[in-house]
Amino acid sequence: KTIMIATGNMGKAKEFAKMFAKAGYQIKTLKDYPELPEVAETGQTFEENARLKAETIANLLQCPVLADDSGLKVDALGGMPGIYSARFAGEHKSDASNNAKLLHELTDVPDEQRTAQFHCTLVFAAPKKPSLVVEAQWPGRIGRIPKGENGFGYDPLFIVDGLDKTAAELTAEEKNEISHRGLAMKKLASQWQAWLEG
Ligand code: ITT
Ligand code: NA
Repeated sequence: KTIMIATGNMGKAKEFAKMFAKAGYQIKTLKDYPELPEVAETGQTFEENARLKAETIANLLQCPVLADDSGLKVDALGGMPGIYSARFAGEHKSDASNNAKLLHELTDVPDEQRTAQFHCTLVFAAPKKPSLVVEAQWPGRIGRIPKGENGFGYDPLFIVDGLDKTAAELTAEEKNEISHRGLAMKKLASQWQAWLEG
């Protein structure tokens, strides 16, 4: 059994692979279909962008497709980088560049004002079906130095609420239990099989 995920982000793909393996599914991603066109993320919200990715690829492949649009909302930055999280430091820049920019923007922001949330919207699309949409958030705050080797993106700077650890100091299993993506997947898990068959 295979699920197609419209992502080119291998950090996300690794997390989905682990979560779907528990349900007995393998995943495929955009890396398995190099001939597919790139879907421009022209939406103004996480949901619009997740819909664009899932619905475009579902129509092209004529099969069910899951997409994730996610990002980090920093309160002291008015919710930025938000939907621009992947390209905060510019198109095709590294996670390290995005993290450096985030630290720079928060240089003068005191600890108690460094609150933030990761957001994840998942859209499951299939030809001739209304899409299934779920979302979840994960609260934390932005540290002053990157810590931890696991995960991807902003994980080394994201200090998890209630734990004295960054998301990058959690194992993949621990992160999936509590993260924005893990929580959104739990919401999806209770709905998607009925949706697919319906
Ligand atoms: P796809 O659109 O191909 O899935 P992307 O990386 O461009 O990949 P998004 O537009 O959804 O995906 O941007 C999400 C960005 O938000 C991601 O690149 C990270 O910088 C950040 N992000 C999302 N979830 C994260 C997580 O669990 N840990 C760390 N950073 C995360
Ligand atoms: Na996006």
